[in-house]
Amino acid sequence: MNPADSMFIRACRRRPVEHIPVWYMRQAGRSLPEYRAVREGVPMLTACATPDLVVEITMQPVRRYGVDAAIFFSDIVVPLKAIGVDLDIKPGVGPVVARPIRTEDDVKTLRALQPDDVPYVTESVRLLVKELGEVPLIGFAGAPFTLASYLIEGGPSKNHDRTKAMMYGRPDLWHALMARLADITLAYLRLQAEAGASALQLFDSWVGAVAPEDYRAFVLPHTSRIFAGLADLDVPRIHFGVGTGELLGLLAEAGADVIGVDWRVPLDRAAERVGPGKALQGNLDPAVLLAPWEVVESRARAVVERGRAAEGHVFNLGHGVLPSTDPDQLARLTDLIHQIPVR
Ligand code: 1CP
Repeated sequence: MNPADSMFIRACRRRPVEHIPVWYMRQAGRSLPEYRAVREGVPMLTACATPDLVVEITMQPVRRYGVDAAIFFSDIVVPLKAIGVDLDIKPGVGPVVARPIRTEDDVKTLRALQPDDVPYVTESVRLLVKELGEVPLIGFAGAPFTLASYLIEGGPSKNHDRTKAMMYGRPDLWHALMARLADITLAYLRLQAEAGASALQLFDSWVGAVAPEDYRAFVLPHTSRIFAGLADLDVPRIHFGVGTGELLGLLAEAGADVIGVDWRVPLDRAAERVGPGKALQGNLDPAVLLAPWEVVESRARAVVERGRAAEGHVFNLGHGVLPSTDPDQLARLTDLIHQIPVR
């Protein structure tokens, strides 16, 4: 079987499936002992630039859980590092930028991304596609708003104050920055698909921080351009953010094929908000996995029931796997989802 005929790709395309496909955001890493073992002493960005390690870490959850898709092991800041942004990923913190982007001159330092900047990404994707066989590989990138937040704030942020200060106070500069980030993201997603990735996910993890009218004015033009720029590739496009309940209709407008939903909005309501012509992905609260199995089972069944309102459903968590998750819970959950009749 070809990955294009897999249950995951079929569900993304709103075609009939024999079982509900499942994968987990952040399935590779953090919670897996075999991940911690291979990462011992290897900095995150070094791991991302080492194809053998990328392949091994991407494969680990596929082997352990039998999930329906692999997510490329990397990070959203990899393309920024590749064009020369001085940044690092600090353990226990996340991406930290040495000189935050706050002026016109700073924005001009963000140059276009060429495939030659990330040869290890192309090579890792090619190796993985061979290794995965019929299991589809999901390539990904960070969306302009989420990348802008790390660049402007200089690191992880709770309220994205400086980011919004630029958005409201310097709309010209904001749009110049967002346009450059959209170019980088588009180029980065395209090269992953061209190397063989079967689907692409755009992570706008922190965009739930903005109000709908601001999403429309300051974010939508840029995300729309990314999805339009991918339309000629024969790969489903997934769009995900956290806390996007009020934004779901606008995310759908941006043009993806699949809308990722966090745990705050029941999938049947999300289906109404995104409207026809979209599949949904989600949305078990990752924290449910920390409860006893009986709770996980009943909550997961409830997600599947509500997901029947969608034209296509890819089971996932509402955000990434939490580091303290017991891998056995994810193994059992994967089996459960595969056993539930499709109807
Ligand atoms: O399954 C996987 O783990 C795949 C690999 C993956 C992905 C998809 C990593 C590895 N990062 C990401 C994407 C990513 N990175 C997102 C979007 C997804 C999400 O919302 O979770 C975001 C927002 C980041 C930024 C980032 N990188 C953070 C969050 C910081 C914050 O603002 O709260 C962190 C902690 C990182 C570092 C990172 N990325 C990945 C790993 C395994 C790690 C830990 C670093 C280490 O082990 O040294």
